[in-house]
Amino acid sequence: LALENDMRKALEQNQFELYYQPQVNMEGRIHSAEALVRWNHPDWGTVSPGEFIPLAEENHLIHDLTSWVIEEVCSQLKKWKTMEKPVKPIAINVSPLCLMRNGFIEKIKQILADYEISAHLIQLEITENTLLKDNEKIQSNLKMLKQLGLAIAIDDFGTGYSSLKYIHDFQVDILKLDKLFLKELAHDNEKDKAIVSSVIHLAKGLNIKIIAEGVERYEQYQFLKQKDCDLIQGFLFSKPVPLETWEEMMETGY
Ligand code: G
Ligand code: G
Ligand code: MN
Ligand code: NA
Repeated sequence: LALENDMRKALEQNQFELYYQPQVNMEGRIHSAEALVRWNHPDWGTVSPGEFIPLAEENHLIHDLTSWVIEEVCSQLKKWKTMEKPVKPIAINVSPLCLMRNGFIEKIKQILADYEISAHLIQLEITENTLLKDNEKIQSNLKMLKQLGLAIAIDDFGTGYSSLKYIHDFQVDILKLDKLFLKELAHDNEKDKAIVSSVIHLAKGLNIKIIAEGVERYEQYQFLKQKDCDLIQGFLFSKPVPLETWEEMMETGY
């Protein structure tokens, strides 16, 4: 309960911070990054989103927090544009509660307009279960977001219950293969290899970009490259890093 009360103050007092984890192509060049929120609590130090996102969803602070994340990302994109730096797309995690809410689309439109940011620079990450929710608001909001030009990525793909047909019908842009499947690749697990390669193959056939998450070892990277995966995200290339480090990475671009 203490954490819950603190969270309200945290937004006002600027205690949230975005870290960025690069998404790189198979040549090791940076393509984009996922923004991951961190909470620098004055007494308890860093609190992980795994702890406070579920709380924020319960107490409805998730809406203000998500707006803050989107605005922070757009404000940085605007800064990089103004400085004539190479600008890379940024992925933002979105809770299904936000997609259900009236006014969410208008909020995004307003932020994009305020900072003069092209919608193509934003990828929204939703989980498979968000897509499966039988909720008209979610479905129509997702359609509108796509019409605006934002990319939709399915996060943690393979841990939920969606079928590729569903994903195709929704014209999802990106699949993020869950790190669970990568775990055993390094140990030559034949079943996991078969799953990973067929998901990559099917995604390609449907013209959906595929990002492998949780790539930690060179052997995993080699396998994914051989299977023609599009992008990788994981500790092998980089952990999530603070803003300044991400800016240096974009500068060198490798
Ligand atoms: O960065 P880390 O591995 O600790 O993230 C843990 C979880 O928190 C991940 O599942 C991630 O999707 C989620 N998360 C991180 N940042 C955000 C955010 O800004 N919004 C939402 N809804 N979830 C986030
Ligand atoms: O659920 P979501 O994909 O949004 O969460 C991303 C989380 O995965 C981040 O918290 C990040 O710290 C974590 N992560 C990113 N790369 C790796 C990796 O290579 N190995 C492991 N174990 N976790 C990772
Ligand atoms: Mn994610
Ligand atoms: Na994920």
